[in-house]
Amino acid sequence: MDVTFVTSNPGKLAEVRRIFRPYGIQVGWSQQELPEPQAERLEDVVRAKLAAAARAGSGVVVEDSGMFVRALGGFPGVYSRYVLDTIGLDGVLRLAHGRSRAVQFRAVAGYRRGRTELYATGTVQGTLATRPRGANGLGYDPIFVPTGERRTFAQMDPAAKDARSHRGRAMRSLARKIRALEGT
Ligand code: ITT
Repeated sequence: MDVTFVTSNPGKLAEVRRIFRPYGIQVGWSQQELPEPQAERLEDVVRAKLAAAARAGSGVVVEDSGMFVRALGGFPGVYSRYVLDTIGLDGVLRLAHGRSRAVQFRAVAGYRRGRTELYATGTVQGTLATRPRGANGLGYDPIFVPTGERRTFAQMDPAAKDARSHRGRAMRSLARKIRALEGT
């Protein structure tokens, strides 16, 4: 079966294509930046994205994600992309300097066909690295070390990241729900 992933981020697309493949779901790409409301919760952003994505046709997938630094009250959270584009990885490391390094990635994924909507979430706990390491992945991967690992996500091969990541968890859960809804 086919779905269309509406995202402006080619890194996310590559991951979702890989994660959905074992479920027999092919992922087309509608490359667009959906309007995002000023919201404090990823769930609210995803609901708004799904409503806007309806125009892209039936069987659409959207996702919103972010990195939440506990000692910074969850910052950058829903503002992760903006913060990365402005102060960058070094800016985030400077803000976190001298504080507890506990951090979490979260992803909320949504699917819509007609009036039916499905949602799934995924989280992964970790710590902030002291400096960026590695070249794989996207966004904050060079400074995120998942719990139980020494390597950052950017130092892992893609399958190792998918097995542990917030997106892997959210998208595997969503793929199972889509399969259950649409049959095989
Ligand atoms: P959309 O068009 O799908 O919205 P986006 O890049 O704007 O793409 P978000 O609004 O969900 O996506 O912003 C999430 C940001 O959080 C993203 O740009 C990255 O900077 C960061 N992020 C999300 N998932 C990540 C991951 O797996 N590893 C590292 N950083 C990640």
